[in-house]
Order: sequence, then structure tokens, then C-alpha cells
Amino acid sequence: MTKFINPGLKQTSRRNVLRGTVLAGAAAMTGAAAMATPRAPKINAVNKTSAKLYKAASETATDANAKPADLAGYTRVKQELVAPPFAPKHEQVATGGPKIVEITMDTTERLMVVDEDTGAEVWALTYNGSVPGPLIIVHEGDMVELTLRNPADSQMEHNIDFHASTGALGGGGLTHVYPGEECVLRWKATKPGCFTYHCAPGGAMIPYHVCHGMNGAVMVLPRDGLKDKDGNQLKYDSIAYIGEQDYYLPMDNSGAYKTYAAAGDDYADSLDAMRGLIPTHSVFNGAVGALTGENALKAEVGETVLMIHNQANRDSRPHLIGGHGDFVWESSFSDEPLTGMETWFVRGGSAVAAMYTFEQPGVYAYVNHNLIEGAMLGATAHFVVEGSWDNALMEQVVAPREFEA
Ligand SMILES: [Cu+2]
Repeated sequence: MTKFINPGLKQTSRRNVLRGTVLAGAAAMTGAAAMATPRAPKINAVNKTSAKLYKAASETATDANAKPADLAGYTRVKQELVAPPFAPKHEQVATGGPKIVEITMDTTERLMVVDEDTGAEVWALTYNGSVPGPLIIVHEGDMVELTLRNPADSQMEHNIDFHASTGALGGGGLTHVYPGEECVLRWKATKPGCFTYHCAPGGAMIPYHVCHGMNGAVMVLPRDGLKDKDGNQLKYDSIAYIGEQDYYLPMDNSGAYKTYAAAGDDYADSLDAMRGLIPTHSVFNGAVGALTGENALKAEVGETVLMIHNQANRDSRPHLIGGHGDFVWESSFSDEPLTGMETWFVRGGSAVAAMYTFEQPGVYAYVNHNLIEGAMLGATAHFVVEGSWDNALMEQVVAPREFEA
């Protein structure tokens, strides 16, 4: 089978199609022709180094002399993954012994609207069709067993790097799947906390895939659930799973967003846009307005929400306007949570959990408190909270009126 990348540019065999190096080469050619830029060869060099790294990781982890894993004592369960902002069915406190949690993800490539007002769209590279990819929840000591499938009609190769896992580039070295291929990776969740996962096919393809939506989060709960600093149990009523996505969408000379016929066609243009490090969009759950208006998150006064915020590429600083982070785990769930936070920090390439119990009804904006990103680039979500107003917490004593000088 033969496929074309960037129609008219290069034709290659199926197994080689859209390897990071091939595409980078194509980008280098177009880049060199259009701009006479000296940068393109550097990307090639990076990709070569990266390819060696992946090969080495794969060889180490497929050592025939390695001892087989002892799976005695584990029970197998399936976890049905659901689209964000929702969380899969799970226990907060684990019952029974450790489990092998079976999940399946498809690396689907789909054209998504990023902003209806401007017509901005992206050929999103996804896990199971959503940006971010689905939230996975297990307990410390469990195994995650992922079947990763790349649909036959995909344009690109994909893989997955789990920050929660140990070895072989987070599994990235063992999970490269080309269109029409699948693989199975099993890893043990030894570190409790929230962690990013993302696609990392090598070289410049890594940020390209991550900045096209290919990332998500795993939450590894302690077996006995979440605790405050004194060891008291903390439970949540619901989860709001928010993935912050920076996009670098190419524009034409008039400032209009460019459109492309297929995933990968924007590669050279996107790399040029990404080099500036300034996103055109920074959005929650894939698009401007994905979590506002009709799509707003819902809660009730007295409800405790665990907000899980994933950012695979850039730092973020979430703030709930009108509320707080009662308990925030910026690091491991083994660490004491931060308390009473006004704004918390998500290091680029990580996921953070913040717990809050709503005390007043109304609309709360959950924003990246880099307010340029929150208000101008799209990083805003809304919680619509039902319940009775508490004048003891806040009251409008005098409505706005003219005063006499
Ligand atoms: Cu990918």
C-alpha cells in the first residue's frame, strides 16, 4: 500500500509513511525552498538522535533474559474510558487486591473546530477522539494494560509516553504503532498522583503531536484514598477533568487561519508557528467554549469537586474565580496537600488535582490566571452552581448608585 504525504511532495511505502524523519525531511525541503532557512537541518539532526534513543529504549526493554513479571494475585478488570470532562467509573478507596486495569485507546486523527468565531480548526491527533485524551484512574500498585490501536485510515504513526510509568521512555519506546497496527503495553502504577501522558513519536514530531491535542492524564490514587495532612479521609462527589491545550495554528498573509486537507499536511507550517513559542490558542478541552455556556460544568452548593488539570507542554496557573483550592496536590498524593490556595501551579508536562467544596451558587469561571491566556486565548471554563445564597459569606450591602461629591 502506498500513501502520499503532503500531496505531490513525497511518496513512500506504508511502513515508512510519516515516520518522524520522513516528514521532517519533507518539512526541511519545503522550508528550505520557501525561506532558505538554516534551521531545517537541525531538526533532521534532532530526529536522528531521537530515533536512536527510541531504538535503544526498545532494545533494553525487550531483553530476552529479563525475568517475566509475576502477575499472581492480580485480578483483571476493564475500565471503560469516557470523554472529558468526565471520569471513568472508579473506587476512591480500593477494595480487594491489586488489579490489572485493561484499557483501550485508538489514535484517531480528526478535523476539529478550535474557534467557531474565527474559523480556526486543527487536524487534531487524539486518543479516542477527544482533546485531551480520556482520564485513566487506577490505584497505586495496580497495573495499567493498554491496547493502543492506530486506525488503518490514519496518516501518522503514534505512541504513548506515560509519565506515571517507569522505563523505556515511559512506554514510548515500546508503543510505536503505524496505521493499521496495535500493541499492548503493561506498566505498574508505583507513584500515586496525577500524571500526564502524551504521544512522543520522536524529534520535532513530539511537540507537533502534543500541540495537536495528543495528551491526557492518569490519576493514580493511594489504595486508601486521598488524605489531608492529618491523615483524615478526603472524598469528592465528582471530577471535572480539564485539559489545557496550546495550539499554534498557521495563518496566511491576511491573518486568516489556514485549512488543510489531511492530518500532517500542516507539518511544516506548524513547526514554523511553534518556533515562536507563542500559542494562537490556549483552550480547555480542545476548543474555545468547550466548557462554557451550554457546555459549562455543573455542581451544587455543598458538592466537593476534584478538578484535574492537565497541561502536557506549558506551565499553567489555574484559578477558580470566586472559589479556592481547598486541597491541592501539585506533587505526589503521598505529600501533604497545599490548602486554601487562591491559584495553583501546573508545571508544563504534568497534571494536578485540586479539591473544592462549593459554598455559594452562581457562575464561577475557572481560568488560567495568566489572564491573557484566560480571557484572550480561550483558557476559561465555567462552573454553574445551584443552591441557596449565603449572605454571611457575601452580601451586596449597597447596589451601585451615584454618590454626591
Ligand atoms: Cu501521535
